[in-house]
Amino acid sequence: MTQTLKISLDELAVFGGSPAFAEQLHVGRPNIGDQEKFQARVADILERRWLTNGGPYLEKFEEQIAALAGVKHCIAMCNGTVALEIAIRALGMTDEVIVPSFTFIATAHALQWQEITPVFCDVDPNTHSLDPVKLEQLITPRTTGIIGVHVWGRPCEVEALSEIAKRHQLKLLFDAAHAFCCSHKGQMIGGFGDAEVFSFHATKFINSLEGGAVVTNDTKLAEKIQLMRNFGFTGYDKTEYIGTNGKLDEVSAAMGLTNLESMEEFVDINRRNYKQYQHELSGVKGLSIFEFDESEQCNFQYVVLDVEESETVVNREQLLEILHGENILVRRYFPGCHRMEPYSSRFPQAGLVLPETERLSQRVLCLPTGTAIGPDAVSLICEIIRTVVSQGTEARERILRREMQFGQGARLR
Ligand code: T4K
Repeated sequence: MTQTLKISLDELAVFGGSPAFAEQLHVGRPNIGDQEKFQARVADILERRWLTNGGPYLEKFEEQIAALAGVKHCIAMCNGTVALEIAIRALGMTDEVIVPSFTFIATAHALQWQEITPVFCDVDPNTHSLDPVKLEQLITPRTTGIIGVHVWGRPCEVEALSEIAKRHQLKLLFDAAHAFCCSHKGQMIGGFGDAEVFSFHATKFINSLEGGAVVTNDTKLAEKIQLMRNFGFTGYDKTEYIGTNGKLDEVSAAMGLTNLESMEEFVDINRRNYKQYQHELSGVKGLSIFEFDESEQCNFQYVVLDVEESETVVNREQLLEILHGENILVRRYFPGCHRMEPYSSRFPQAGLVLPETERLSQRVLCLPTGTAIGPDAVSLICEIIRTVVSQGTEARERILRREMQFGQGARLR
């Protein structure tokens, strides 16, 4: 990997220099545990010819997830989106369900996929998750549930949401795709609400290649979800409910188990990167890193940079363009579901009642982290960011000139 120290704007790739990194740096590069152990497990799976529809690896994976989340039941699934869809259906949510717009599109799609209208609620600017006061104003006789999202692994206001759900007799589901192995007031994420959903996608801090899970303490609900995951089958040729195929296969479960064995190392590396970004960008005017409560358990899998344009002069989009030029593929998580189809056509005015979501979606950037990113890479990324912000006025003018010259096509991504 080439690592040139950036000292002047002229050296930036967007202004004619060569990229700081010869290879692309991603936000979601997978963490991979002991490859030999994984391969041995795959060999064992092949040898025994039991590939999916239950199996010892799935069973063990589910046991470990339930234990780590401190819940009675874990039903592992082929991905987090299907886990959300099944949980929503099993909970009997219909008509309208309140969700944040500031989340990955899967949270909204899991509802709309089954003709349930996602009603977008604004978020708190500090926590980036559902604002309970605004949420309560959106409840109508058609509301059947709430989905809170523990964005970035920082828990929602679970007490306030639970109290509102109880008072209005609404189902409460948490999208905990980011929050595996995080805690709230000492209790692990997993046991809040009626159920919670994890994602073990390749880009998540613990991955099972693709994968997800519903966790709950409600035994009846768990039984229903288990059946729904497997077409609703209660026995040969006999179904109880409408079901789908949400099963997690044995190789994926083996990958999940293998990665769980390295979990502490993954968290340590994420924490180290997070701290380093925080330290190396501290004091840079207009920039801050989203903070976690370090007295709680946290996976630190997202490093979220906030760009206050009035101070940095160069804005979030311009910074993204410059970093992409350097092969640092920072991501604009999240653009706001209400700005994406089919929701933007259906609710064209939604932005008017989502001011914090609109604001956040234009100012945050996720930075590369995880086991593929070492201290030297973080240093160089921070060096480039500091260089750009310290010459914000000039950087902005040059980017604008470049856009005038080449059009919007000048944008790299
Ligand atoms: N709820 C929330 C709040 C979520 O954030 C998510 C998923 C879900 C629900 C649904 O869970 P799943 O159904 O996915 O289990 C990514 C992930 O695909 C998605 O899982 C994740 N959240 C979301 C925040 O990020 P994209 O479209 O940005 O992913 P993608 O494919 O561009 O990957 C990101 C980067 O990672 C790439 O630029 C390259 C790198 N990468 C990716 C893969 C898959 C690798 O280096 N290797 C790989 O194998 O959505």
